[in-house]
Amino acid sequence: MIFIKISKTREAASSKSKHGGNTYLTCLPKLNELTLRLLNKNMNIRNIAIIAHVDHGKTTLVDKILHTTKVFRDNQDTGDLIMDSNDLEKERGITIFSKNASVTYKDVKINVIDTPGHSDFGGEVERVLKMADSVVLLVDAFEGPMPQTRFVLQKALQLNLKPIVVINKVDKPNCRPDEVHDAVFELFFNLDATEEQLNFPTFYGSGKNGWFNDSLTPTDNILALMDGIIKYVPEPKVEIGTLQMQITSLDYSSFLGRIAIGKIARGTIKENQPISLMQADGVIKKQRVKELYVFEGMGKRKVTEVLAGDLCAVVGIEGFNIGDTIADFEAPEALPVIHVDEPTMSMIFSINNSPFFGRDGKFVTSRHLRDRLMKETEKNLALRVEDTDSADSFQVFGRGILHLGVLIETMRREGYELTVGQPQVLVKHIDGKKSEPYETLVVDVPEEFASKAIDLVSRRKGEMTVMETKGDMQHIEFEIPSRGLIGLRTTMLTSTAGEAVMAHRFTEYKPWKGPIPGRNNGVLLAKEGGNTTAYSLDKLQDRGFFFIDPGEEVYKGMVIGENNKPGDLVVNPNEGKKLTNMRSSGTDGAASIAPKKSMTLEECMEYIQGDECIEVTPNFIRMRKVILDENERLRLAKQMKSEAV
Ligand SMILES: Nc1nc2c(ncn2[C@@H]2O[C@H](COP(=O)(O)OP(=O)(O)OP(=O)(O)O)[C@@H](O)[C@H]2O)c(=O)[nH]1
Ligand SMILES: [Mg+2]
Repeated sequence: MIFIKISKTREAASSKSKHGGNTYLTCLPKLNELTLRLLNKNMNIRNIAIIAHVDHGKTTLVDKILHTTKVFRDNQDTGDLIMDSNDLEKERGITIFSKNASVTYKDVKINVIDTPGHSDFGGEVERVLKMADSVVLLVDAFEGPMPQTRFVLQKALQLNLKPIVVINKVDKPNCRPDEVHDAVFELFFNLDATEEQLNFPTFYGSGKNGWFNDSLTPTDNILALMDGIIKYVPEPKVEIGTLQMQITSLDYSSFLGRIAIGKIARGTIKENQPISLMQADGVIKKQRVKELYVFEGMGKRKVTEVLAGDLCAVVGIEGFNIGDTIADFEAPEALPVIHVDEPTMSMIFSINNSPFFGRDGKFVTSRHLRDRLMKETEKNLALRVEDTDSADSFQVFGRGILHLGVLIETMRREGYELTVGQPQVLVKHIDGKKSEPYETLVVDVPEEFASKAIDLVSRRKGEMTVMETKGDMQHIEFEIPSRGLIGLRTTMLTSTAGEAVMAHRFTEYKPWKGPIPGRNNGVLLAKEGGNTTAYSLDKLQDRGFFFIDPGEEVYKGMVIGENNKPGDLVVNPNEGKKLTNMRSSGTDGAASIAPKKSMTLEECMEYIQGDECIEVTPNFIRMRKVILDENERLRLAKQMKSEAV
């Protein structure tokens, strides 16, 4: 019952100070040391999360903090670090998983949590905020507050954190830092910020150019902001008592397994310490800590104990979930449960059953697919996987196109082949009414495209709520069913000459809005399998455009292009002189064929309709009809029509 002993120590310590002596503490050297370390050490820690809308510059800022504090050189000396970096993040230039880094500045340890800005990963931000004692809210000096700025700020304010505002990217031409500052103030106000929160400190600068200052005067470093972090971020609030650490995120290592990450709210945690894992359902599991890590630089450093107030990673705990509390072995006390965001979208994942099955991938059976998906649910919290009536298909629930897309992309890189169907939003029945997810959509477009943008969104059942001028752009906000957003991005970019900037964010479930038109145009489908010829493609060019190149192998029922008109068209792309080698492509009209339109996985996910699916293999992404045979497709369509009548 360490809790009682330490509480007594605290009482004694305070009564001691009244009496002026130090005798009690010296009588109990162990507790004395512990208490003092708890009280003093924490003075030197700051836990801060960097939050913002997507692309407003969070990761760039973290980079600058790491450079300023010379983490890279220090790292080379210590060595014992587990670096976490993800290929997909590097490729796409976006943050997918929140990450911890830790630096020392003016003898203060600053734990920095970089968070993802994309709304699909918003639930993750919400959870990791539990580790922070304050946030840096970054806002782009041109764009101003965007939907995800509002979401993350709201979460921070609800946790009673006092944000530091950073107006970033003031190097951008046409930026409007003062207006943006006012808009941020208004946002705080609208989100019911307290007087204290409204009194936020503001810094201006450019992460890219490596400076931040408390005014718009440029400097050549970020030290003003670093000093601001030390000044404005409160020290972690630490209660004295037995161990309490809530698991707020997790890491995964193929060597160490699942690693629990969180802030020690109370007590200390030690290597090999027996603990109680307290789960949301009230179950308490007695386990033992194997290894402990604290964050250092961009990685982790192995330690033997971690004190309250610091963030740590615990290895050796089995079967934990986010929100569980790691508590004292004998007298465990749980922290309030954290809820994880519910999925809003689902997709069917099946084995690859195209004629090209097994040509490209290593893992192709339903067993492989099921095991991989189940394994993913251990670390990907917003993901849910359910079996279906068919042993070859699984229903996978996630937070949006990007969330599911990242999983599929990761799997194909690991050597999996699979087929995925059209993403569907999750319908709920609320008070007996069929309801669907709605989102706030923000579109910034040059004035001349504004009416086109409004028209496009209205056709998909979006309703305009705000329209205002922002620089030379029109800033338009809508409320739209999530269904209406699927496929909107591509159409919006095409109709605005690529000028529109779109962002959206889930708000709430509301009554079903009725039918929403799908893709306007039909597709061009291959009539037979074989290698396409430049000769045929050239002839078919006036029908539409292609997703394939001359010479590429296709199969019957594969989507090879988009029809200029509504309705699907089955065409023969393999006619005439077959291509046997590269040289022949120049001789039969290839030069006059427009280059194919390359589609990313997410573009395909937004493009396909209900009777289509995507074949994903390590090297290819192909769109196809679910039913490859034209006659069978027509027969089924007829049958469904007659059943519907
Ligand atoms: N002009 C300008 N560009 C910047 C600045 N800071 C970051 N950028 C650019 O903005 C883009 C996004 O930066 P990131 O740091 O990846 O943004 P992020 O907020 O981490 O993005 P997510 O993690 O995807 O939400 C990159 O192309 C950066 O180079 C800045 O101060 N000025
Ligand atoms: Mg980032």
